[in-house]
Amino acid sequence: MRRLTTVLAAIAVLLLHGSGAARSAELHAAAAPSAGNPSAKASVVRTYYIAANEVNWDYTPQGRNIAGIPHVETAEDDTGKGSRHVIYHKAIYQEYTDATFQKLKPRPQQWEHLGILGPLIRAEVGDSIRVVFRNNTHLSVTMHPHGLAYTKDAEGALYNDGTAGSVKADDRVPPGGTFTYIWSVPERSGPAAMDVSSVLWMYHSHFVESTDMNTGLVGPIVVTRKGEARADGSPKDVDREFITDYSIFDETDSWFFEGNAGKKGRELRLKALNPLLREQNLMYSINGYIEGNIPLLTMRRGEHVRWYLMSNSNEEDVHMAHWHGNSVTWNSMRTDTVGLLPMGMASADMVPDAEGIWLFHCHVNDHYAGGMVGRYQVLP
Ligand SMILES: [Cu+2]
Repeated sequence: MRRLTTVLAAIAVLLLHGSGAARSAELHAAAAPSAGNPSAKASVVRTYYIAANEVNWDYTPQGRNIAGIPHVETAEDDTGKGSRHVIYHKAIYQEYTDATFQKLKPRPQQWEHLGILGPLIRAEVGDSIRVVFRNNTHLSVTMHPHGLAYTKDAEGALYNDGTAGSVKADDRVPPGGTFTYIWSVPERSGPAAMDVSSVLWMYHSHFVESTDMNTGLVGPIVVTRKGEARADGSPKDVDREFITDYSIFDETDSWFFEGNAGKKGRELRLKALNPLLREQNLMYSINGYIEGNIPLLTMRRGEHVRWYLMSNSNEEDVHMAHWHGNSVTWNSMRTDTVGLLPMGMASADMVPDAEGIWLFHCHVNDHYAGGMVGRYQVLP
């Protein structure tokens, strides 16, 4: 009887998780609740199939200066004949439906704004995360998570750590290679007592770290407090979530810079002698979108909205995210700006009461002028 109860509980858990339509991960009941406590949640392994792919990334899919900011640094010339698009060859993380890596998993509409970021990896404290990783690029890359618990065979970072042999297989996944990363989510990976119900972490490639990130290999992780998550891992007390990476991509530090420079022809090669070359190739983006190209972040008045904020690793990645129109709470304090240092992570909660389309931008002058601007909309 106990065995039957256990099997039924496991099936119930699978059905429950299967009903989470927005869930992008495959879920498994790794252990059944004890017969003595049928309401106890089974531990869950959340499986993701993620590849590093080379793409031509368009920082401006809708065109230039979509936010309509005066004096933004728009096209390369001001005649109106300049390029409508800013495109660089890059490498990004993308999610697939299964281990054959034949079919890209469609990104849910809720997460279209993630842009250049890899797929959202979610967990509730107590879960495990299994990432089957395929490297489809011509580079050596890895996946290195922040905040989660991992052993030396799943850290995804190459350095002299006293290990050898197969324990280092995660440290450098060669072109065409596959590696399965197993990470766990103990209490110390989730919200602390003073945190809100979920916390942001990130993952990124950590072979040549700075170059890997400037090439585009970065993505988000969200961990929800135990007992406070829906089946899909999202926090129960939140109506809507957004993840924004205040990300400068230094295209001169990308693995593909020479190729990108070559494509732009003689003009850019001549600029190689120009001390301003790097500045001209710093992309002041939010999620890889500049000049208001991030999809309009839409919510309803009165909803409990959670904003997860992060930043990239360049020395210029010192940001001040600012919302027009509404305020947020962050670290239990009221504000309308949240500061980020390089690789910083923050969660801010908003209950919008002001309807309309509002600017959401970096308040550092250089970054604002460079196009680190988006907009959000509050509907009735
Ligand atoms: Cu900034």
